[in-house]
Amino acid sequence: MWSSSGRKVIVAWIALSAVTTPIVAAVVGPHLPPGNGSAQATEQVFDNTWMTAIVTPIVCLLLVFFVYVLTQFRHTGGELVDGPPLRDDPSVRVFWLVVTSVTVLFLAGFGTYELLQNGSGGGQGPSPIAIPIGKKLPVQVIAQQWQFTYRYPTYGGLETPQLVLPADTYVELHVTSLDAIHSFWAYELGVKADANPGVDNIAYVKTKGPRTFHVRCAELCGLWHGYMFNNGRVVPQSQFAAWIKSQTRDFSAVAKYLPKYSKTYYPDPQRRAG
Ligand SMILES: [Cu+2]
Repeated sequence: MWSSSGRKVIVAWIALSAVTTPIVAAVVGPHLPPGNGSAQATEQVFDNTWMTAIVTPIVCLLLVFFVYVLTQFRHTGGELVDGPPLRDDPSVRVFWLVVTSVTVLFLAGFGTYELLQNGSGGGQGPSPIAIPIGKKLPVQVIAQQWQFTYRYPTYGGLETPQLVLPADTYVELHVTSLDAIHSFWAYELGVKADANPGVDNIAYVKTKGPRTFHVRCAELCGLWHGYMFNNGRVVPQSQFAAWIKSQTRDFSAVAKYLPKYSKTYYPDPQRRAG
């Protein structure tokens, strides 16, 4: 099936891949996004490392082929004759079908397993199929032009412009919007969930130790979209209880003007009635 130069290309490709793939996985892998800020983020780094490792031999094949073409595959005078067409070669056809099918099916299986394993930070709609087992702290994320606010339904429906989460806790985020389409992106936690008006979009995240993280809107939502960001904090559990208390006190004067906690809200009560 392979000519001698074809064999040389294959051997060089396998040798280069065998050396570079483990190096890429070990050296580049740990630095891939989104870091180590939550159980989900760590999983995403693992997935990204796998995918980078899988793509490394493909890059190696392209590089080896480029080198071969640039150094060996030359016209050295005389009449220019084309080689036999590859499309009629059954072994090339089978090789191509097998390699691409195995790659795609493996990635589909791997991705599904990873998604179901511990819930995912992606926001799978109002009734996600992968629900992590155990107690979860519900926190509502409300997007509007152009800020995020957060509600804690198990703490009297407290609403605050800060996102503070207790360490080592499973959090059930309920992401919604009052107006345009936004997206809640808590980068270091590995969460990016659409914030759509009238939709309760659920995402799970298991926090790790205390840290700060960035929150950005990840959906172009109007004039001040670029300014729609927060810094969130993961704090020790005792500090979280104290923070809830201080926020409840600070916002007690305005709390009575808040609508009752609900899965979704409408900015104009008339619209809800209509
Ligand atoms: Cu936005």
